[in-house]
Amino acid sequence: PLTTTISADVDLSQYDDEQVKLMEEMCIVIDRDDKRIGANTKKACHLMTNILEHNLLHRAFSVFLFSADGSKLLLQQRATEKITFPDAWTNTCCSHPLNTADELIEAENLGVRTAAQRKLFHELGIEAQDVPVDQFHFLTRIHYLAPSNETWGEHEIDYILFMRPQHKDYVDFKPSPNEVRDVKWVTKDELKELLAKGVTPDSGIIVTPWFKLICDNFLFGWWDRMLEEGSVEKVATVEEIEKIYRL
Ligand code: DMA
Ligand code: MN
Repeated sequence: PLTTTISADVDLSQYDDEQVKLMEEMCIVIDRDDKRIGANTKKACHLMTNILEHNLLHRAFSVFLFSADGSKLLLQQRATEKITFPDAWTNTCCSHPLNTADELIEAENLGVRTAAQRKLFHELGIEAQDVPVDQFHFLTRIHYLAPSNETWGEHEIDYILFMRPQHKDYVDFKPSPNEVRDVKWVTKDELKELLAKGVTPDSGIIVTPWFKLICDNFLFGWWDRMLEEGSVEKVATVEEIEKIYRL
């Protein structure tokens, strides 16, 4: 079986203790059609050797949380302590549904939405009642591979979720410093400026590869559509909801 041929024999002593502990989480291992074929540690799933030599692929999600009027999107800068993509700017929250009964539920993407609510609290201190599971809107899945450095990287099918809570103009948050270095609400134009800096090496701004892929391929079109329609419900096309985009 897959788990016995894949190793994760890499020394983590140079990294942050809290982040090292999280490397024991069990991610959902999938095939390229997003069918579950097993489970493995977050550590094993993010080692470039396993990704390149065993084509190891896991399930993930990316949340985009908007202000009530839809004019602003909440971004985070990843903490310096993160083992993958430290200090990079990215969408509101990203992580993995875990290999647990709750988070494996595939009907209506409930497992992924449950994981998204869990991590919005863990990373940003956003209360579950402010981000109800039934208010996440699934848009599409992207399959991508991106190294962080020589050792670590991502190879995921990433579920993209929008949320635009209506009960407050801006959801309250209290970032966890071990996860998040900084946050900001950005307009479309402010995001375009940030992305432009992200491709200029001496700007000091780093943007995560998945966030850049989503921005370049989908985000601005979806954002316009959300504002035109006045809701997050009709943002994605049927094709987008059904397809896995290979980026
Ligand atoms: C992983 O995010 C998910 C994507 C879409 C890249 P992450 O590295 O922030 O995961 P975690 O917060 O669990 O460390
Ligand atoms: Mn991942």
